[in-house]
Amino acid sequence: MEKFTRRQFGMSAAAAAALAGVQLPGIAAHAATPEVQKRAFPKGFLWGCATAAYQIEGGAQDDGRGPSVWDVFSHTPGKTFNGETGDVADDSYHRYKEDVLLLKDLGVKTYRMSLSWSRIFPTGKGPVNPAGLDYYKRVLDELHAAGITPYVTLFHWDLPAALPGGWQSRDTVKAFADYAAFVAKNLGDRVQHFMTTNEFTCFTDIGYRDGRFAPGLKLPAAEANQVRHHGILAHGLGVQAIRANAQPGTEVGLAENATVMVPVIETPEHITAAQKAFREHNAPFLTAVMEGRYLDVYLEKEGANAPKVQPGDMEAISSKLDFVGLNVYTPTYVRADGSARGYAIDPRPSSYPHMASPWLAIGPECLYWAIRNVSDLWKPKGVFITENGCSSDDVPNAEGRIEDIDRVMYLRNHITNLQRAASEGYPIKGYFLWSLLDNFEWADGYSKRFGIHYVDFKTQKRTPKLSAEYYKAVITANAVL
Ligand code: PNW
Repeated sequence: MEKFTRRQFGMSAAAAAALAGVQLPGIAAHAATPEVQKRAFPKGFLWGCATAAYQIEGGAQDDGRGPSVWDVFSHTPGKTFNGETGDVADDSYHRYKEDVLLLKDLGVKTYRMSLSWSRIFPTGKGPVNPAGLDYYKRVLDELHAAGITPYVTLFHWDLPAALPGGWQSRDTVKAFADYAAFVAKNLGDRVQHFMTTNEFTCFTDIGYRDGRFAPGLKLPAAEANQVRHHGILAHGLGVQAIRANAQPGTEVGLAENATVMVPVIETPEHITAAQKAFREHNAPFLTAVMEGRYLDVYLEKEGANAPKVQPGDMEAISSKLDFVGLNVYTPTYVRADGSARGYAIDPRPSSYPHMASPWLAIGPECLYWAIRNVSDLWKPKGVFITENGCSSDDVPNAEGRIEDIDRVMYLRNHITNLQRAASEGYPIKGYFLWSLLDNFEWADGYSKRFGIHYVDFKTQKRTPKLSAEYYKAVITANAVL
């Protein structure tokens, strides 16, 4: 039966056999042994995978989808690696059933995906495109049929290009809240777990100040800080819109890549320094969301360039969350020192190791410290790792297998730190591995692979890597392996 289903959806027999055929003999018995039990996760821990619409869907012009700023940016010469775009990406727009099968084979219970705003509202605000909405209904139904709970991000950077001024305009914040309300009302029967936005600094600073991401602007500080403010305000009004329109019991959070401060050595003075640095460094974003104000250190640093705040903004921004989602990839090391602020950031020496993406420095304890810093500082109800994973130079071997032992190394060490946080009682509920598939890695195009399934972008064939096998074993054992 299983095999027929696979053929039906065009997954290559080899790819299907590779993972579904992976037997995990004795894994349950192995997991029950005392030594593995010491590394177990709490019962009901939620294992998942994460993706984002523009990175996997393709179908850029199908069924009435409007362009996003990433369509415009990637089609602008010189902006992405080799001029690559998300026009086709993983073609998940047409192959989502196959992708749900991959999830099912892994044994994940949850899947974090995002919606393309301009598929639903081609120009960002009314009129709605019913075909776009229907696509997500089909995807969500397929997930539910496979026993997988969707965790849906409303905005993962693909802002509708037609919105005048983009995030520079406060009107875009209002448009986002309207879109959030519409989704909660129209997909709320299928989705009870939402994340508003993904990674403030990436769609504000990198897009509007550094110019490396869409829309590619290099605004002066005052304007760039206003974009930041609009980003977190959109989150806050989004939370309120979801609460007002979703089914009772719906959980709302965000997915944020706070800079993760790690004490250089785990001694009390360095721990205190790292936690102070974490709060202050994330002042424009997560700290404002959790505390409902901009810290004085941030306002003083920005001076006349500080964001203009209207009455009610900070209350909306700090709307109560059901969980804090953290995208965690790299550490920033902090030590206590004798300065007025009491800490310093230690630069990484040039010998410091990283994965295939130069920015992806390896420091697995950042996973533990991300959870602990947020929990100690703000006592959230729940914490999720909404992204963690890495790029590797994956090359199929002579037998067509992808032995990504470096990704397995990265994952094992991060999952070890995840288990540490869980075993110490921090409220960590689940983990979404980035990513299910190799995909469009933004400005890096297809040159960086983050998937645990290899994608041949010529044929769209998906092949599980060794890391998929590893993750399946971890999920089965519900323990670090
Ligand atoms: C995140 N950096 O982006 C995003 O949420 C994903 O869409 C992305 O594919 C994934 O991480 C891997 O990059 C980041 O330069 C992109 O520090 C760049 C950085 C961090 C996160």
